[in-house]
Amino acid sequence: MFNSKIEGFQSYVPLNTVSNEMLEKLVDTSSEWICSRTGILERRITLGENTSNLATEVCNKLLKNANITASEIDLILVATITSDYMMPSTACIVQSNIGANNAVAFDINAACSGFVYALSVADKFIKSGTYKNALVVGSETLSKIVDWTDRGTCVLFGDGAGGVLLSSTTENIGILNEDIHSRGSSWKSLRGGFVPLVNPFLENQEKNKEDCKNDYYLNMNGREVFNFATKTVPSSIQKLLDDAKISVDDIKYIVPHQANYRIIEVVAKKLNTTIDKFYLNLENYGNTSSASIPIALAEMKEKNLLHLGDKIVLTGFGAGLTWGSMLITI
Ligand code: 4VN
Repeated sequence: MFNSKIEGFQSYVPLNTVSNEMLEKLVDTSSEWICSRTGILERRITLGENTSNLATEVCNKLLKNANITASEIDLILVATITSDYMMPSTACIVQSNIGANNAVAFDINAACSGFVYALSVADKFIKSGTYKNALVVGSETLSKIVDWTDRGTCVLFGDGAGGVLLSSTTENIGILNEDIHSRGSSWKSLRGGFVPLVNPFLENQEKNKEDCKNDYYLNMNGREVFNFATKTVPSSIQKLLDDAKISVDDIKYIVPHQANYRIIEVVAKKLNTTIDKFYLNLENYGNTSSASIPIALAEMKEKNLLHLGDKIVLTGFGAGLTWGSMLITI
């Protein structure tokens, strides 16, 4: 039996920074409202790089830092809800860009839980002995599905990418346990990117397109999603703690999906811990969906906050509805 060790942490975000003040000029909102309701001060918005470009930068950084060549990579997983194309997968475009000619590459769509889901899938391939390593990336250009006239949502999201290199080990480290769930019955609570049916045999084609137009844009029932997150996330984390027979005090950091500061405050309270147990950087990036956890991890690595033996909990939650937590050691 093998375990997945996390060898490297990298991120790449577009250079273009958009402040709350800049959004005040676009929609009827205020910097104060955005900051107090969400904790977000600024976000990155792409000026041309698509999801595959961001993911490619992350993978090239991971390869460079690990001193491994692209052709040695066995698996490339890209978690995204904003792929360049419906086909091929973003992962295959990345495979081509980096020259990982021996890898298997595919995308995973689990929205804001995507990175945790992708780690889970990669871990199965490694645990089984099928593959010796994997590039696991979360990459999003949410700006292309955000309705820039909707002040309720456009202030929340940003673009970016982050990822890790997993490698097989026989030591008892790396990905230790996971808890992942889906509740498809609530899929309507958070959705976007709808592609309407079009074919010459359809009646009422124009009406059909019109009815569905609004579903292209990212839209959510904020209250429903907020309630879902504050209920499921604490119990998912608690399950991992119980399984490992440890308490929240034994965890160095909880790295949550960076959705909203207020959600994390409630989660902290329910776990009988304080907000400083959580690594948060949503003030600088907003909500980058599947990219938010790996961007946070890369920043923690950069700041020298990740030390050998530290126990870390990752927790993602979002559209699907999906949620998932993972206990890892560095
Ligand atoms: C998970 C969550 C959210 C989310 C939900 C609600 C919300 C983000 C509602 C109240 C509003 C401020 C914003 Cl929990 C989004 C995703 C998608 O990644 C995943 N913000 N808010 C207010 O009026 O205070």
